[in-house]
Amino acid sequence: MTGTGGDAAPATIQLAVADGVATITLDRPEALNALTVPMKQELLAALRRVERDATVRAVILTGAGRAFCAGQDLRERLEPDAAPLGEELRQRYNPIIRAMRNLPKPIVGAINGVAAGAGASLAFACDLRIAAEEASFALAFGRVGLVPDSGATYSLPRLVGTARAAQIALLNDAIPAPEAERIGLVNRVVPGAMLIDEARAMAAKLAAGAPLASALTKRALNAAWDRDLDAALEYEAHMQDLAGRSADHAEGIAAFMEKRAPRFTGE
Ligand code: T3D
Repeated sequence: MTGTGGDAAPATIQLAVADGVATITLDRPEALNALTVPMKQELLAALRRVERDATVRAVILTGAGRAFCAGQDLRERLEPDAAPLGEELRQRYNPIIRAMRNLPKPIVGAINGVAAGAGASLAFACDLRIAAEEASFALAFGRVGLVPDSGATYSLPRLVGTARAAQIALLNDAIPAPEAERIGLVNRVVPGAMLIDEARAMAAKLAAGAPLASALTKRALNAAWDRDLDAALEYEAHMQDLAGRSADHAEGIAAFMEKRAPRFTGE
C-alpha cells in the first residue's frame, strides 16, 4: 500500500484520502490488476485503514490501467507453495468481501474496464457501481474449471435475479457495461474519460451525508437481503432509534427550518 516504503515490493494498492473520500486503486496494470497474495493483504489493510479513519466518509474502489481487476492471478496459482483454494478463500478473499460489506461507509465501484472472476465479485460487493462504457463483467470462473466465489453466488442473484445470475454464472459470457446497466448490475455508465470525475462526484455527495445514517442504512440494506417483512420493519425501527438520537438528526431538522444546507459531523 502507498506509504509502506523501504525495500518492500512495489505497492499493488494505492490509497489516497482527500475531502472525506478515500480512493483505493488496484494497481498491477501489467497483469490487469490480477490479485496476488500481497495485493489481497494490502487491499484488506487499506479497507481496515479507511474504516479507522474518521475523516473518511465514502470510498471509491477502482483499477489502474485498462482493467478493473482480472480476478485471481492465475500465474501465482501455479507456484508450488500456492495455498489450497478453500484456504485461500477463507484466509484472504472472504475477509475482503466481509470488510467491504461491513464497512460502515459506502463504497462506489468505479469500474474502469474488465472485471473478471474475483474482480467481478469485488465489483458486486461495492454499494454502488459506475462503469466506463468500455467496462465489462465476466464471472470467468467456469472457464478455468472453478465455481464463482468471493461472494458472487450471494450478491449476483440479489442484484440481477436468479435467471440472469444463472446465465452469467453458467454461460460465463462477458456482460458489456450498457447491458450491465440495463439489467441493474451497475447504477450508471459513463464515457471512460469521465469515470473518475463522476465517481468522485457521487462519493462527494455520499460524504456530505450524515455518516451515522449512511452507515445504518447500509447495515439495514445488508440485513434486508435475509429478512422477512416483519423482521425488516423491526430492524428499521431499531436503526431509526439509533439515528434519531444522533446530533446529525437534530442538525438536519435545524438546517431544514433555517433553510440552509446541513453540516453533518457524524455524531
Ligand atoms: O485462489 C484462488 O485461485 C481462488 C480464487 C479464484 C478467484 C478467481 O478470480 S478465478 C478467475 C481468474 N480470472 C480469470 O480467469 C480471468 C483471466 N483473464 C482473462 O480471461 C482475460 O485476461 C481478460 C478477459 C480479463 C482480459 O482479456 P484481454 O484480451 O483484454 O487481456 P489479456 O491479453 O488476456 O491479458 C493482458 C495481460 O494480463 C496478459 O499478460 P501478458 O501475456 O501480456 O504478460 C495476461 O496474462 C495478464 N492477465 C490477465 N488476467 C490475468 C493475467 N495474469 C494473471 N492472472 C490473471 N487472472
